[in-house]
Amino acid sequence: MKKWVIFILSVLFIVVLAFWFSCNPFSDSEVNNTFDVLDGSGSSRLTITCTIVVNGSTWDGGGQTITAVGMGDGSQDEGQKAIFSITNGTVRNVTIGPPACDGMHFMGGNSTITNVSVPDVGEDACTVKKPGTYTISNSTLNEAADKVFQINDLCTITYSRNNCRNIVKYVQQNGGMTWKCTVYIDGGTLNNISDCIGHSYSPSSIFYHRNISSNLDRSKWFRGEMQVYEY
Ligand code: ADA
Ligand code: CA
Ligand code: CA
Repeated sequence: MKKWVIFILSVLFIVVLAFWFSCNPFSDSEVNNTFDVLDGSGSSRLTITCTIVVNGSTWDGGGQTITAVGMGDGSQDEGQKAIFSITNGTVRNVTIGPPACDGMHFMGGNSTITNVSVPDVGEDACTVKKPGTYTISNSTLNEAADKVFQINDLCTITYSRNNCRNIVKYVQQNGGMTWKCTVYIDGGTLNNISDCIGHSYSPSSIFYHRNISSNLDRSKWFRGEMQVYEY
């Protein structure tokens, strides 16, 4: 009798552990586990069901396309999951296919995104969530129903040689905030923008730009209270 009780308890314990370490649905912060499945199409697609957490390392997609399942629908609904959560790390060489959910989150340190393609931006493509020094370069981010890049915390951030088309805004600092962010926009082709390239309510923020190519009238490139300089 006692043996049976121990056996059942052991099985239960193993099942709970396996569940916990695959995808913990009770975690209310950024999801800290990944559960990645190659879907068998020549290893060129990667189906994920949790945020990929990059911390102190480089995540190189090798040209694969990510498909997120159960993480959001790529609409303007808040509360969708990030595809990547990046702390002191690099994400490169990957396509984020639709639904692109809440894109990529910068979570601190010195972090970089390069050569990432998002053909159909979700709620937004990349958000500064915590203070840090960040770079996004040589990436393509199209079809954004609102902004492409969102800044929600202190940072120095460089957007370098990124291309976008059919977007509302390229980058905005969170609404109503007056803390400082320093933004560099260096190059890139930004076409069919319905609002502006940069927007901020903060007089202490500085937006530097150079070599931008855009079919938006230059008088509409920057809107708001921030300082704007060509460099
Ligand atoms: C909107 C919203 C912000 C923030 C942002 C984001 O701009 O008003 O509070 O949530 O989206 O990070 O997606
Ligand atoms: Ca939002
Ligand atoms: Ca968002």
